[in-house]
Amino acid sequence: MSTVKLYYYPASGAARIALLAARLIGVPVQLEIVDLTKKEQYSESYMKINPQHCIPTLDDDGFILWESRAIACYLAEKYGKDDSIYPKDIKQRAIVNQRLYFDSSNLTVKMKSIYYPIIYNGVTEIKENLKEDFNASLAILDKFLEGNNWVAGDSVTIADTTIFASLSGILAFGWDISSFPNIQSWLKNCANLPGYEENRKGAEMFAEAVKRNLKQ
Ligand SMILES: N[C@@H](CCC(=O)N[C@@H](CS)C(=O)NCC(=O)O)C(=O)O
Repeated sequence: MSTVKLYYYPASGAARIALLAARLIGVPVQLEIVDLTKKEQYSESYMKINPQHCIPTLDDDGFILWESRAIACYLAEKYGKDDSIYPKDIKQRAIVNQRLYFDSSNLTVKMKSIYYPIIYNGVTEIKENLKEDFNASLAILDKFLEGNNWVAGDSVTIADTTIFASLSGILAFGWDISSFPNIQSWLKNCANLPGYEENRKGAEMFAEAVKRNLKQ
């Protein structure tokens, strides 16, 4: 299997979505660090590859792709050894896609509304309504997991690696999930995912940045 290049920064949840998908699929990855704290995403060479200047970006033998969930789908399609990680069955795939869109349009949006103001705007406490909003999304995720080991059913898919990478930062930050028993069980399953340790370190890095600003 050929090696793909992934432009990456460990603290970025989006970057870890692409990495965890690659680890689950088993495709070898050459990581190219783009240090967001040094604004390396604006360098001339990176802007040539990705004028949207975000990470992650995949370079598969000259084929350039960004948007983490699109990268996860592409890697699974091209390098997946069997159908289970991103099912070919239309309905099963639709459920995986639904979870991926839920992550990008709901979970991630609500998490960002919590941590962006802390990291970038000097906000030092989390408003109650934002907590409630995010917990309402976690309650939906908990429902998806009712009677299921994984977010899209009985088998692990790229929806699991995606949602796990997305949530890891805020979980490392200490978000209370005691009222979501299905999420707690799923997280135990996720501890066996390939790339778990790399993801954990990146999530810790993110959580430290949030904590630092909260203390100010
Ligand atoms: N929807 C995109 C989000 C990518 C994104 O916003 N990445 C952030 C880091 S988490 C970034 O690169 N920010 C720097 C920038 O946009 O200049 C994805 O999932 O790939």
